[in-house]
Amino acid sequence: MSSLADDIRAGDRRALARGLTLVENDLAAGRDLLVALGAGGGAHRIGITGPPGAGKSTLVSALAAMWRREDRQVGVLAVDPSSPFTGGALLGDRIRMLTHSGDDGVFIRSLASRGALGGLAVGIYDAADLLAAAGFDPVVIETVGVGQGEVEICRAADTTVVVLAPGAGDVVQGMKAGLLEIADVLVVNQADREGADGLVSALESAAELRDAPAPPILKTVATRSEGLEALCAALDARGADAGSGLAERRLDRARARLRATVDGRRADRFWEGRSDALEAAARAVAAGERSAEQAATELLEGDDA
Ligand SMILES: Nc1nc2c(ncn2[C@@H]2O[C@H](COP(=O)(O)OP(=O)(O)O)[C@@H](O)[C@H]2O)c(=O)[nH]1
Ligand SMILES: [Mg+2]
Repeated sequence: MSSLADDIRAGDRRALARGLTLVENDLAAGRDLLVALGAGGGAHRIGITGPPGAGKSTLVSALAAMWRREDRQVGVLAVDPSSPFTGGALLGDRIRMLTHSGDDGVFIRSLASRGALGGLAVGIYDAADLLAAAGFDPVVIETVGVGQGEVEICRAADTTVVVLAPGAGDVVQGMKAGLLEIADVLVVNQADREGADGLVSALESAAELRDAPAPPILKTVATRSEGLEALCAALDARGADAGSGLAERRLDRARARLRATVDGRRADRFWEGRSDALEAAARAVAAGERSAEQAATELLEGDDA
């Protein structure tokens, strides 16, 4: 396994893809790999979320082009939990890959949903760790932001960018999903379209209601790379953590991450060799012979972990 880690460190993209598959499937080999690779330093993990069609993928592509000019290695994880088909690349990802194809400095991966959101979130943490350890900075996580689950996923990031586009209901929808609460940077993309200024004002009023300080609100036209300098500058400022709250966020993330990892490993150990016991207990519960609490207590008896 150390040779895979060596290959990844040396910049072997096929080794990296293989490593991500191991990590994504939560295999023991994936865990060993993450241990062998060690920490990724201070790679800036940037979550980009917002409703479908807002222009997230286009924006990520344009941002990647800018970061490449600074010779930064850009890692992108695209997650669409609502789609059961994310195993393959989404159309937007294919377009992006064409844009950056032949450039080893941009690595894009679509992550499949593991179904359970908890599992998905842990998978993203691991995949982001792997990209960071492989020398990518920033690591961008693109998710479709429509519900609480995606808000959860954004916690895997140091910085959350919420992308909205002009259109009725965007602001209301955004607030409903808690998207405004989690935004470190708000982007009104498709600023070439009618209603952009109205959306900016609406967001400004809405942002005043937050407990946290109002995030910067930036207008972009991703298709023409307009407004990208200001967005990059806002992200760099956040990444430099000049009182931006990044350190606090990282500590929160580390705590949650450690709990989830330890819980997961313990659970794996617990269920090992207990599938017959689980089956018998489940049958008893389903038949109404035992309550779930009774059966769980019996299963846990003698487990000292
Ligand atoms: N007019 C305009 N269209 C845009 C802009 N950014 C993206 N689009 C278009 O909006 C559509 C959705 O973009 P995409 O990046 O796939 O959105 P995503 O679902 O949020 O990832 C595509 O047809 C883009 O070409 C923009 O700034 N202005
Ligand atoms: Mg997209």
